Amino acid sequence: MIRKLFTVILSVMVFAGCNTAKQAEPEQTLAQQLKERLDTLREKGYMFGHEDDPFYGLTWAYEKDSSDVKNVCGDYPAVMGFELGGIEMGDEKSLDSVPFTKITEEIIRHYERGGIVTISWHPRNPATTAPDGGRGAQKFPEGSAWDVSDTTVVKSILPDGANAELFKVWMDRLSDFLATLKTADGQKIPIIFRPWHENTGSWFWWGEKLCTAEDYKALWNMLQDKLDADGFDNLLWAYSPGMASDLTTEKYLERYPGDERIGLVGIDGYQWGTKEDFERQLDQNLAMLCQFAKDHGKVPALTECGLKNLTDPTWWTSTLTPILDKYPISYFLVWRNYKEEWFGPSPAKPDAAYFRQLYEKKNTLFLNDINE
Ligand code: BMA
Repeated sequence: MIRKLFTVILSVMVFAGCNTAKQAEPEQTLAQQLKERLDTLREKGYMFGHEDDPFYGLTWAYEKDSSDVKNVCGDYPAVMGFELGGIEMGDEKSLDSVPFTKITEEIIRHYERGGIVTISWHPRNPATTAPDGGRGAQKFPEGSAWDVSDTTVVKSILPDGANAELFKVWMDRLSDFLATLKTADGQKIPIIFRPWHENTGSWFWWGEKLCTAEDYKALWNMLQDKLDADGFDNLLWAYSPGMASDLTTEKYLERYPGDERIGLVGIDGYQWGTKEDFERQLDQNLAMLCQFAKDHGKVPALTECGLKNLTDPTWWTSTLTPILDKYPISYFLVWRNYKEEWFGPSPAKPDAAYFRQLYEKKNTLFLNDINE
């Protein structure tokens, strides 16, 4: 009897134990936590993002705590974009002349002030770059990410290709840099990582006419598998083709690496032509993107956009926000404020007043809004 009772108690305990194990949620990775944060914030509105925001603006460079965006509206962008082109060469500065030590520093600072970080990478062309990195030795676009003179580059860096060993070294250097992105107590920083972007155009060596869909996916997987193996569970992988009039769901899927690999789906869309063309395409593409994101359980975002040099100062509120207001995107990010080419606001330019109107809107989120 006692033995029987003991067995019953034991089986109840085992059953309860199994049950607890079943109910316990598996621990979320930092990337999954970031995805959840983005989804929660999406309920409030869409975030504003700016590339290279803390490094330089139209009238200043490398002044601590400065930002053209903050100087216009009083708050930092919620999202800051950082670019790693040049890290593969072992260079000290990026292709945009930003010291990599400063990139590490500002990524950590933005994370610690509660902001969201995204990283892009325009690696040089592994088949045509000069061994010294081309600084001075090659004339743009030779040897750069924009060098599309050779259609065998992607194939050449895949396993057994002529440049496979070189590209392994490049991936190692990228990995070493990513390993610097942690807080003082060693916690990895969650990052939206967006390589091999605008791949449905043909202006980068990984572009549509430069490689087959199969080779593109092999390229994606090779990098992702390498960084996974190196332990980067803090990267939310983002896929972002360019905006186009023919960007249907089928087209979007053609080179899509797969639901198991991607957390955020984006589009890069600039206004290069008329306002009307831009509005039409952006509207169509965002409708497609947001439906795709919903069906696949992903976060949608306008991963790059802008009107070069804000030639229409009203653009922020006359063209952009009326369209963005219609869609549940996570953020839009405008490219850097470089003296010859700028996409963000800056205090002395006529678009500043319109940018402040964008800032005042309830559904546009800046740093303070995402930390309330
Ligand atoms: C481009 C331009 C270039 C820059 C590159 C990478 O769109 O802004 O000047 O080098 O992005 O940031």
